[in-house]
Amino acid sequence: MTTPALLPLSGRRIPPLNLGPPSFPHHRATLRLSEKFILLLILSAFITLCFGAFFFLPDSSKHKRFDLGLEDVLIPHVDAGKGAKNPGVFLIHGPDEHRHREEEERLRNKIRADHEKALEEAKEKLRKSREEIRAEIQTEKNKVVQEMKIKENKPLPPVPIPNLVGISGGDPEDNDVREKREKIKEMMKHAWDNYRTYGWGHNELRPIARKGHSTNIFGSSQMGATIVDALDTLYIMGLHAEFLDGQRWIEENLDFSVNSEVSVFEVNIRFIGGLLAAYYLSGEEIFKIKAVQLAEKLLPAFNTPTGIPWAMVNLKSGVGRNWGWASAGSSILAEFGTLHMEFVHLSYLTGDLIYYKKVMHIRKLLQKMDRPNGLYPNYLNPRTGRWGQYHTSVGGLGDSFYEYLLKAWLMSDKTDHEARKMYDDAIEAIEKHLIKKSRGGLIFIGEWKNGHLEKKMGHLACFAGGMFALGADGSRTDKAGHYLELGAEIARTCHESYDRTALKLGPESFKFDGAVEAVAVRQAEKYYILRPEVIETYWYLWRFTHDPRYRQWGWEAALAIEKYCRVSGGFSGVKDVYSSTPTHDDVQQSFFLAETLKYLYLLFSGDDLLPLDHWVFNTEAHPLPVLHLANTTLSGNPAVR
Ligand code: DMJ
Repeated sequence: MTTPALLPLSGRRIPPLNLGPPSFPHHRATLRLSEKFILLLILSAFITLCFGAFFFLPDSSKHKRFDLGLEDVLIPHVDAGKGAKNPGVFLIHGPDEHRHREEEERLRNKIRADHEKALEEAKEKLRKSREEIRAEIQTEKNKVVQEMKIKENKPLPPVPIPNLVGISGGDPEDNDVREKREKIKEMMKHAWDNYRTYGWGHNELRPIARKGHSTNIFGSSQMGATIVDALDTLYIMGLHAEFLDGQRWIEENLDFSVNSEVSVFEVNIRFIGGLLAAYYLSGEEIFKIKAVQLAEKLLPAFNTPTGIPWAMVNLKSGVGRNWGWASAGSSILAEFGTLHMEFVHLSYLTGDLIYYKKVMHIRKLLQKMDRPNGLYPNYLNPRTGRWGQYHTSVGGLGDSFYEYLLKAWLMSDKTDHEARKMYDDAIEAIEKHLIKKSRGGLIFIGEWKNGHLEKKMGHLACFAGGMFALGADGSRTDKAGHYLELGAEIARTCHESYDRTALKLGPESFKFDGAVEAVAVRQAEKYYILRPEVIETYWYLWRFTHDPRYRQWGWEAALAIEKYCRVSGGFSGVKDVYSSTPTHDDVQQSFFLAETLKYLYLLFSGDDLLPLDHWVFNTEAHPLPVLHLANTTLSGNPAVR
């Protein structure tokens, strides 16, 4: 393309430039013209150079930005006439100068803010111990490694899938039982369909307000907790279209790269447990991949001076912390002690021992610690490695720690003897110090607090009936019958706590004080939030004894839930089980679909559905297969049989 600069004013085209020697006379005129042109070019290049030099000379105002001490001298205020700090400095008024001043101001503010931030950070660093700083550096390093791993997006290594026995079936022969099972399935569909319509993608459902619901355990983002928690229940009930719908949501929407602070324990039992169970049942890789992605995000929680994880972790930054209410910054036994099953499966499926090492480190640390009366306190400080308040319970704060000791042994095909020994020792101490008989003959599990026994049992502690029954086989000499009996006694007590209410649903917590037996006293303890523990215990007792009373008690509970908790938009908890006109709390908990309805369904199914010698249920009722590791353990050591 010809540029206008090459066109002379006359419009005649300039002949091409020829710098070679003149060979023909007619070239002379051309040469003269070229010389002129070269001169012109040199001249214009020179002018350009001068201009360039002028513009690229260092701007003295730029230096002023970094010379805070001199700024007041070199940069006068706008209105020099009215009290400028240095009126002697020459001022140029106009839009450029105004823009400059704004820019200066912005930079000054930024520098000031940066200084303050750096100062704060330095102060914060000084406050922290060496271990904490080391833990922070480790978090950063892990983050980089994780990000690299995620970017690589490598397929996970294939491992032999454990023997998956009884993932469907269990059809009851008896008509009445079959009808009951169908009814439970219908309740599941009602809960799911309403969540699908009004709460899809949210963590939980408000069945009366007909909208999504969440709590701080799930952080600030919509992670579809109900979908993940419900998947395996849908699967075993044969609700395959619903299962696929959930799977699609997970494939397309479940994302863990969110700036959200979640509970490590809850996310582990509901999400990792739920995803792993869905993977084993359906064989769909996506569930395994998501479980591993999430587990990687939880790992920074372990970067504490002791390796005891924080209760909460921010999925994006990896920063962890503990609940403000937990004794002197402690982590909680039932939280850091309820990771083992899922983490062992993660190591098994990925071939990466990191998960296994994290939970084994916790176990080793606990083994070394002194235990008052052989009991594990509920609080442990992750900075100092010392116990917090001496409060021991088999209900909230302690419960699933004991459950996971037993289940670690079961899940290892009964090769993890260390776990079994810890479980046996723990329940012996519990039986000695916490389990009592009421005046009316009810066996209950109290709580050890501040040097004395509180005669109070939580709904959560009712799961222990099932645990004692499950652990009976394999217990110390001649004690199998005793533990099965103990499990049955706990089931009876918990049934009484249901039976002594107006709604035939159990309160959150009940007392054994004088004339009061298995009844809640304080208003704040009278609610029922669709919890599973009592029905869970009925189911285990049913599997081990086939005593029809457990099906009968389970059915009573199912009818009460149907009558008092069902609303047109789903199922809701109730605020007072002693009032015959229930007030709803308007929350459909995700564990209602994961646990309560699953245990009810299993209670009315044959034992061939998820048989207990092949499957171990995590604390959120997600079934994980027993790992028959033949003659090796996960750590590669020979198993001691
Ligand atoms: C569930 O999330 C789990 O069972 C947990 O271990 C404690 N309790 C709730 C339901 O009550």
